[in-house]
Amino acid sequence: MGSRAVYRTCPLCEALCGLELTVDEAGSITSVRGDREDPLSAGFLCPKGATFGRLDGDPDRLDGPLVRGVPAGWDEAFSVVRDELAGVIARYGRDAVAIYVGNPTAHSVAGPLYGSALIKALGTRNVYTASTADQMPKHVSCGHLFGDPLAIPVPDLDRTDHLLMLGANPLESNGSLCSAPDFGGRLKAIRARGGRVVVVDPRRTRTATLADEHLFVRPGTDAHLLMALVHTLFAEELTAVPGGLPLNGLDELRALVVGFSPERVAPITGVPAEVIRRTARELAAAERAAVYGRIGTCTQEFGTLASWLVDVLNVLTGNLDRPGGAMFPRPAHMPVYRRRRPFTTGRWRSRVRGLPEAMGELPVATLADEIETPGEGQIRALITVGGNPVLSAPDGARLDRLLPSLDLVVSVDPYLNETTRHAHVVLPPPRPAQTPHYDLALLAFTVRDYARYSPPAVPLPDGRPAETEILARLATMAAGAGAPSAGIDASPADLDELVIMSTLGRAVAAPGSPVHGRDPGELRKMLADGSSSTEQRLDMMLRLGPYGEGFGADPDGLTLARLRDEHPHGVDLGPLKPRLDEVLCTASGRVELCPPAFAADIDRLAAALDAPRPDLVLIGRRQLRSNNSWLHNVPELLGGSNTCTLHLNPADAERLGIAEGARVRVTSRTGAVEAVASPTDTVMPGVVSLPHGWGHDLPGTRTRVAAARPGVNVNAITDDRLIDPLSGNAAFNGVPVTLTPLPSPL
Ligand SMILES: Nc1nc2c(c(=O)[nH]1)N[C@H]1C(S)=C(S)[C@@H](COP(=O)(O)OP(=O)(O)OC[C@H]3O[C@@H](n4cnc5c(=O)[nH]c(N)nc54)[C@H](O)[C@@H]3O)O[C@H]1N2
Ligand SMILES: Nc1nc2c(c(=O)[nH]1)N[C@H]1C(S)=C(S)[C@@H](COP(=O)(O)OP(=O)(O)OC[C@H]3O[C@@H](n4cnc5c(=O)[nH]c(N)nc54)[C@H](O)[C@@H]3O)O[C@H]1N2
Ligand code: SF4
Ligand SMILES: [Mo]
Repeated sequence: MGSRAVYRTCPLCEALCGLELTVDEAGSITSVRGDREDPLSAGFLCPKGATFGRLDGDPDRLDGPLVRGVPAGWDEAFSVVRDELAGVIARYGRDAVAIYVGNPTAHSVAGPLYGSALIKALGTRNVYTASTADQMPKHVSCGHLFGDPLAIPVPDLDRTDHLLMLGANPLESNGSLCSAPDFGGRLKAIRARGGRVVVVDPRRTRTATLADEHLFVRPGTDAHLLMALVHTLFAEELTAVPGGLPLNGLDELRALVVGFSPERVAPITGVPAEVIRRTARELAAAERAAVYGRIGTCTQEFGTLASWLVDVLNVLTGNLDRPGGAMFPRPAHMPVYRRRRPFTTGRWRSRVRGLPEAMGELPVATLADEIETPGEGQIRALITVGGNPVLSAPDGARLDRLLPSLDLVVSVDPYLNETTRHAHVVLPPPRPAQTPHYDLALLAFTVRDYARYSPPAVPLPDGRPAETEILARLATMAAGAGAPSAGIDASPADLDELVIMSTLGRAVAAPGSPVHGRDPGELRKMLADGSSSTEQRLDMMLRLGPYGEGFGADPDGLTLARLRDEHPHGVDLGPLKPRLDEVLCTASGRVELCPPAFAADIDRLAAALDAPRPDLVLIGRRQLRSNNSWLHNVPELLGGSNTCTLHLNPADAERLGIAEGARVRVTSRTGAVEAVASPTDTVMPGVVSLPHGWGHDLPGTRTRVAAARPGVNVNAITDDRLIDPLSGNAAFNGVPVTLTPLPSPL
C-alpha cells in the first residue's frame, strides 16, 4: 500500500487546473502538484490549488450535521428539516421558503444536477444565487443578443492577436467566464507573437502591468467608453461585419451611439478622446481581435449595457465566432440538437421592489427586503447551499441582522461561518477529496474544447451522504412537503431515473439527435452499469453531446467510462470551432444587435453623462491567495498582500490627511467600516478599493484561523439599492463613500 497518486480537477476557481494529489493510507492528502499531463493546464498550479490538501483536511470543517448548534445524526437532522420545512410551507405557502445558492455549487456535480431539482421542488419564486452578484448582466446580454443566456463567447486567447480586456484581473482571479489555466502565460504569449493586450481598469492591476497598454477608467463608466468605441467604428467606417452573419439592428445601433462621441464621454470615463479613437482603430485594424469584459463590467449600474457592448464590438469588428476572436466553446456534455426557447426576463417580479426575474432568479440585492417586509409572500425560511451572503451580498450586514428573524435557516455548507451561524440545521457536504468532479458549469467556458472527470480520490466514510444525496433528499422533502416520510429515504437514484428517462425521451424525439427514433428503454440499458446514478447521468450527457459516442452512433466518441479510464488527465477536444448556427436561438433566428430593452436603457446612460459625480467611489479587488469568503481559514494563504486594506490614491490620501498605515473610517449610505489605509498610485484618483469576503470576527462561527485575522466586511458598506436595473445585478463598483481619518491607536 503506502501513498498513491490521484488526479483530479481543482475545484477552487474557474481555471479548472489538473491536480496531482498524493494520498496516504489514511486517506489524507499529503502533497499537491500541478498535473503535467492535463492537456489544458499542463502542470500549472497557483498558490490556492497548492493548498488543496490543507483545505481538504481543515480541522474546522464540519464532520457531521448541527441542529441548533449541537452535533446531530444525519437522520435526525433531516427529519428536523423535513418537519420544519413542511410547517413553514403549510403556514405561509411555498413562496415563504427562499433559497440562496452560492459560488462553489457552480464547481460541483451536485450543484448543477441536484440544486436545480431542489429549486424546482421548492416551487418558490424566492430563488437567489451569487449570479446576481456576479455575471447576470452577461447572461441577460447574451440572452438578448443570441437567444441563449448561456451562449457567452470567450476570447480565443491562444489564437488572438489583440485582446481588449475590461474589468478583469486574471493574474489574481485566474480568469472568469474564460477558463484558461495560466491565463498570464497565455497573455504573454499574445505579446510574444506580436499581438497586443490592452487593459481597462480603475486600478493598474498585475494584469495591467503585463499588458501593452492600461487605460484608467472611472468605475461604472465602461458602457460610456464602449459606446464611444462603437461610435468611432461607425464614424470612421471601420466596421467589418461579415456578409453572411444573420444580423438585425445594425442601423438602430448606429443611431443610438450618435450622442456618445469620444469627446462627449471623455470627461465621465477619464479616458482622453484621442485615446478612445486610437483604441477603436487598433481594434479594427487587428487581424484577429477579441474584446473581453468580466466582473468589473458586470457589478456596476450599467452592467448589462457594458456586457452587451463588449459583444457588439466583437460583432462589428467581424470577430464574433471566428478563430482568434470571441468564440462559443462546445462543451462535451451539452447536446447541440436541443433548441432552447428564446430568452426573456421579467416573467415575474419581486414582491417588494418589483425587480424583474432573470433566469428564474430574483436579484440577491432584494433578498433582505423580501425577508424584512411583512405581508403575503414574505420570506420565513431560507436554505443556503454553498453560499455566504452575509459577506458576499450587497449590504450583507443587513442580511446578518435579518436572518435571526426567520423561522428556519438550513445551510448545506462545510463551515460554520458568518451566514451558517444563523442556521437551525447545517448539513455539511463531505471533503472535496471524497467528492467526484466534472465541471458542468465551467466546462462551457474553456478556451479549448476539453473535458475531464475525476472520481472521488478517497471513498466516502460509511453513513456520510455525498452532497448529491443531501440535495436529492432536500428536493424530495420539498416536493412532498407534508408527507410524513418525504425525503427521509430518498436517494439521488430516484431523481436521476426520472431525469434520465425524460432526457432520453426528448433525445429520441429530437430531429438531429444522434439517437433520433431509437427506443429510450434500450438506450437506458446502455448507461454504465454498476456506477452511481449520478455517473449514469453524466454518461448519458456525454454520449448525447457533440463529442459523444451517441449510443453507438460514433463508436469512437466519448462515454463516461472512456473519459474516466482512458483520459484520467482530461481530454483535449481541439481548438474552439465556429458554431454560431448551433447556439443562435433568438425568435428571429438572427443576432439581435440592438435589443429594444437595451436601447431603452440608453437614456439612463446619457443622463449619467452630465450628472454630478461623487468625490470618492468604492470598488473591490480580488486577491490571488483568497477565494471570496472561504479560503481565509487556510494558514498558508494568509499574510503578504492578502490582507484587507484600503487602497487609495496618494493624492486623495494627502488631501484628506491620511498617512500610510493610518486607520480610516469608510462610510456609505448603508454603514461604515474601519480599515488600514494603504496609499498607492495603482488606483486612480477618486477611487478607493477594499477586497470582499473578509469580516470574520462575528461570534458563533468556527473558522479559527480566519477569526485571528478577520478584516472587515466590505459588504457592510456596499448598497443593495445600487443595481443594474436590466439584470437586477448588484453594483459593487462605484459606491459613493466618504473617508474619515481616525486617531491612530496608542
Ligand atoms: N484569487 C481569487 N480568484 C478568484 C476569486 C477570488 O475571490 N480570489 N473569485 C472568483 C470569482 S467568484 C469570480 S466571479 C472571478 C472574477 O474574476 P475577475 O473578473 O478577473 O475579477 P477581479 O480580479 O475582481 O477583477 C475585476 C477587475 O475589475 C476592476 N474594476 C472595478 N470596477 C470597475 C469598473 O467599473 N470598470 C472596469 N473596467 N473595471 C473595474 C477591478 O479593479 C478589478 O481589477 O474570480 C474568481 N477567481
Ligand atoms: N463587494 C463585493 N462583493 C462580492 C463580489 C465582489 O467582487 N465585491 N463578488 C461576488 C461574486 S463574483 C461572487 S461569486 C459572490 C460569492 O458569493 P457566495 O457564493 O455567497 O460566497 P462564497 O464566499 O463563495 O461562499 C461559499 C460558501 O460555500 C461553502 N462551500 C465551499 N465548498 C463547498 C461545497 O463543496 N459544497 C457546499 N455546499 N458548500 C461549499 C463555503 O464554506 C462558503 O460558505 O460574492 C460576490 N460578492
Ligand atoms: S488557478 Fe484556480 S484551478 Fe488552478 S490551481 Fe489555482 S485555484 Fe485551482
Ligand atoms: Mo463570482
